[in-house]
Amino acid sequence: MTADNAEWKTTACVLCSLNCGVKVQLTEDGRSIARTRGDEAHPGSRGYLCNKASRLNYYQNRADRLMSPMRRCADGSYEPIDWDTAIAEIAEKLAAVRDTHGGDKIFYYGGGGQGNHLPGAYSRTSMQPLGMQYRSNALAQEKTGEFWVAQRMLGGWAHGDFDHAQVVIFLGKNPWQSHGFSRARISIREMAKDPERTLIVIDPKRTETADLADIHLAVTPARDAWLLAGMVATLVQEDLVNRTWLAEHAAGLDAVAGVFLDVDIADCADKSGLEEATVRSTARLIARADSVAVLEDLGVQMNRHSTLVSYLQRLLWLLTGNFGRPGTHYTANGLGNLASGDENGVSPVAGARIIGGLVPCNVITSEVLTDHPNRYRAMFIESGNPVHSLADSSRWREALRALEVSVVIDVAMTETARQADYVLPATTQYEKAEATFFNFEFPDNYFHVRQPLFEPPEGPLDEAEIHMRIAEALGAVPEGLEQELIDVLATAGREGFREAVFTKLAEDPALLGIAPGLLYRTLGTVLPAGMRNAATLWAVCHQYAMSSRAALLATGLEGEGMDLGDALFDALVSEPSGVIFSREQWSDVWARVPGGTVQLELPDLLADVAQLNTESPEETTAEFPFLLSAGERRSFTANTIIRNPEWRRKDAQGALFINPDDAARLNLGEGSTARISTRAGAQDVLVALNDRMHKGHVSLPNGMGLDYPDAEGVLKKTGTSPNELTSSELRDEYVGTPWHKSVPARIEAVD
Ligand SMILES: Nc1nc2c(c(=O)[nH]1)N[C@H]1C(S)=C(S)[C@@H](COP(=O)(O)OP(=O)(O)OC[C@H]3O[C@@H](n4cnc5c(=O)[nH]c(N)nc54)[C@H](O)[C@@H]3O)O[C@H]1N2
Ligand SMILES: Nc1nc2c(c(=O)[nH]1)N[C@H]1C(S)=C(S)[C@@H](COP(=O)(O)OP(=O)(O)OC[C@H]3O[C@@H](n4cnc5c(=O)[nH]c(N)nc54)[C@H](O)[C@@H]3O)O[C@H]1N2
Ligand code: SF4
Ligand SMILES: [Mo]
Repeated sequence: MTADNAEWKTTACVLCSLNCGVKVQLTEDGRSIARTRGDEAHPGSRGYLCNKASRLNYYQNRADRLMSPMRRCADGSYEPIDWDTAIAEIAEKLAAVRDTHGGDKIFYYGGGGQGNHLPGAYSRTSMQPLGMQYRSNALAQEKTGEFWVAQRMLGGWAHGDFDHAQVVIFLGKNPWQSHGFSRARISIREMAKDPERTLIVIDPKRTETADLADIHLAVTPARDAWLLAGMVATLVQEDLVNRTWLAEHAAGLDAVAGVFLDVDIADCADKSGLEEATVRSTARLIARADSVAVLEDLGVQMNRHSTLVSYLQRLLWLLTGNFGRPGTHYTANGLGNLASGDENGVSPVAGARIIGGLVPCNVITSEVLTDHPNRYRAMFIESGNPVHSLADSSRWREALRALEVSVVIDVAMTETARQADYVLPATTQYEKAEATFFNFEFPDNYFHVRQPLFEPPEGPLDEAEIHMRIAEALGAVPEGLEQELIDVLATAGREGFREAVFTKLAEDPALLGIAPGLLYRTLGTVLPAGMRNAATLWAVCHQYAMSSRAALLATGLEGEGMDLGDALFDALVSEPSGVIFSREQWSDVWARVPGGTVQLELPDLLADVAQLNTESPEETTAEFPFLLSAGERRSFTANTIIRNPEWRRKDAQGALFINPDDAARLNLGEGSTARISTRAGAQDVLVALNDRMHKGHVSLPNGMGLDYPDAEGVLKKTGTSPNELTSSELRDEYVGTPWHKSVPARIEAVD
C-alpha cells in the first residue's frame, strides 16, 4: 500500500532504449514501486509512457534476485561464497590466463542493457590491468552493419526527424510495440491523422504500425534488398534524383547511377513480392516529398543482405536530398558515441570485421570452441545474457563450459550465469545512479542520470566497486592513491582534484585504465546522496566540454575553462529529470559530415547491387518450408530484463503466430501445440492464428523461455527461447549480424 500523499520520486523506465521519464510512488515499507506516471519534466518523453512502465516493480522485486557471490561446484550447482574469496579467486584465475596466454584471450561481453550503460564504462577498471582487448555486446548482432554504412557515407549514424517529416518510412520496424524514438505511439497517431503526411511501413506482417499507415508494403520475408534496389533504380532511371542538392552536397553520383541504370526493376519487384507499379509509385512519392525520414530496425538488420539494405535505404533518401535539413535526418551530438561505425581490425580467430570495437556476436562461440592458439580462454560477462539472447543457445552453453574461467555480473541467476564459474550480484538499476547513452535528439539533446529509488540490500555491489576490487587484487591500484585524492577533494575542492587527477595521469598513463573505478571511490564519496555511481561521467563531461563547448554554452550552462565540464557534471547529478547538454543548428550537422560531402559510392555494396538480378533467392527448402521470425517485439516483451512471467498481461506463453491459411494446411487450431524445427533444434510451441502474418512467415516473441522460480521455489520455464532455434552461421557476410528474422523452419502438429 502507498500513503496517498507519498512523495513522487523521479526515475526512468528501463524496459526499452527510450528510457522515458517516470514518477513513482513507493509502498509504505519503501521497498516496492506502487504507482507510476509519466514525468512531464523529462525532456524526451514529456510525460509519455507506454503500457509496460506500470510493471517496473517486477524488475526491482524478484524471487530470483542474486544476493551473494556464487561459485560453481563440480556437479554444476552453485554455492554462496564471500566477496573476498570471490574477488581473490577471480583475480588469480584471470591473471593466470593473462600471464600464460596473454590478456587478449580474456573476452568481455555486455556492459549494459536498455537502461544501464555505466557498467560498460566501469569495466575498463579491471579490463585494462588484465590486458583485455576483445569485447562485444548486443549491438554487434543488430546495428553494426548500419553503423558501418552510416560512417562511410555520412561520418556517423543519422537519426530521422520523424515529428517533422512529410513522409515517414518504417523499414522492418514496428515502433508501435518497440518504440525506437520518443513518444512513438503519439507520433504515429499524429502522422496517421495528418492528410498532408504519408506513413509507409515496409514489413511482411500487417503490424499495429501498419494498421495506421497510408501505405503498407507487405514485402516477401527476407527480400527487402530487391524492393529497395527497385526503388533506388526507379529514382535513377526516371531521373527523379535531386541533382541540384547532390551537386552541392554529395560525391559518387555517377558511379551509383551507372550501377542502378542497369537494374531490372520488374525483376526486383517480382522477387520482393510487390507489383512493379507499386515499387515505382512509392519511389516517385519519396522523390516528390518535401522531406523524408526513414527508420530501419531488426526486420532488415537481422536478415539477409542486411548491410546492403542499410546502404540501399540511405541511397533512397540521400539521392532525394533528405539529409541535414528539418524533417529529414541528422547526426546527433552525443555525450558519448554509442554508434561508432569505425573499423577496428578483425577478430583473432575467425578474422571477422570488428566495427565500433565490437566482435560480431555470431562469431564469438567459434572463437572459443576451437584449438586455435588465439582462442578466447576466459570470459567476463556483465549485464548481458548471451546464452539466451545470442544465436544458438546450446553452442553458447558449450562455449562457456569450455572456458578456463568465466565470470558473470548480474542481478539474477540467468541462463548465462548458470554456465559461469563465478556469478557476482550487482545492485539493481534502481539502487544506484544509472544512465544510458541512447540519446539521439536534435537540435536539443539531453542526458538523464537517474537518482536511485532504493537503498541497496546487504550483498550486491555496484559494478564499479566490483571492478575496482578486482583491479586492487591484481595490484593495479597504487597504494595510498585513493586516500590522497580524497584528501585533495577535502582540502582543495573540485579544482584541486581536477589538477591532481590530471597530474597523476600525466605521470602514469596506465592509471587511465583504472580511472573510472578510482573516480567512483574518490569523487563518488562527495556527490549528492546515492549518486556515487555517476562519478565516471565526470571524465565524460570534461571530454564533452572540450569537444563541444559551443553546443554546451548554447544551453545556458556557464563556466570558464574547465569549470564548464564540472558545471555540466554537477547539473547531471542534481537534476532528477535530465539535462539538456547540447543545443545546435542544422549547420552543425553538416559540420560533422567529413568534408561536408556525403559519400554515395560504396564499391563493395554497389557490386552486390549489380548482381541482385542474377541471384535466385531461395531461403526455404523442402525440409524447412517456413521462415521463422525468431524474436518479435510484442506488448509484453522487454528482452530479458523482467523474468517473472506474471508481468505479462497478455500472450502469457508467447505464442507462435501463424497465418490462418498456413495453420489450416497443417491442421493447427488456435491454442494447439506445434513442433517447430530448424537446423539448430526443435521446440514445442503454443499456436495462435494471426491474420496479420504473411503466408509462409511465422513469428515467436523475444525474451521468452526464461526460468523463474514458482511458489515452491522450483524453476519453471515459460514459452520458447528463440535462440534454441537459431544458428550462428546464418549471418551477414560483412559484419556477421544474424538472420534471425528468416530462419528456415518446419512446423508440425503435435497430438
Ligand atoms: N516491447 C518491446 N519493445 C522493445 C524491445 C522489447 O523487447 N520489447 N526491445 C528493444 C530492442 S533491444 C530493440 S533492438 C528494438 C527492436 O525493434 P523492432 O525492430 O521494431 O522489433 P521486431 O519486432 O524484432 O522487428 C520489427 C519488425 O520486423 C518485421 N520483419 C520480419 N521479417 C522482415 C522482413 O523480411 N522484412 C521486413 N521489412 N520486416 C521484417 C517483423 O514483422 C516486425 O514487425 O525494440 C526495442 N523495444
Ligand atoms: N532470436 C533473437 N534473439 C535476440 C533478439 C531477437 O530479435 N531475436 N533481439 C536481440 C536484441 S536486439 C538485443 S538488444 C538482445 C538483448 O539481450 P541482452 O543483451 O542479453 O540484454 P537483456 O535481456 O537486456 O539482458 C541484460 C541482462 O542484464 C541484467 N541486468 C539488469 N539490470 C542490471 C544491472 O543493474 N546490473 C547488471 N550487472 N545486470 C543487470 C539482466 O538481469 C539481464 O540478464 O537480445 C537479442 N536477441
Ligand atoms: S518501455 Fe515504454 S515506457 Fe518504458 S522506456 Fe520504452 S516506451 Fe518508454
Ligand atoms: Mo536491441
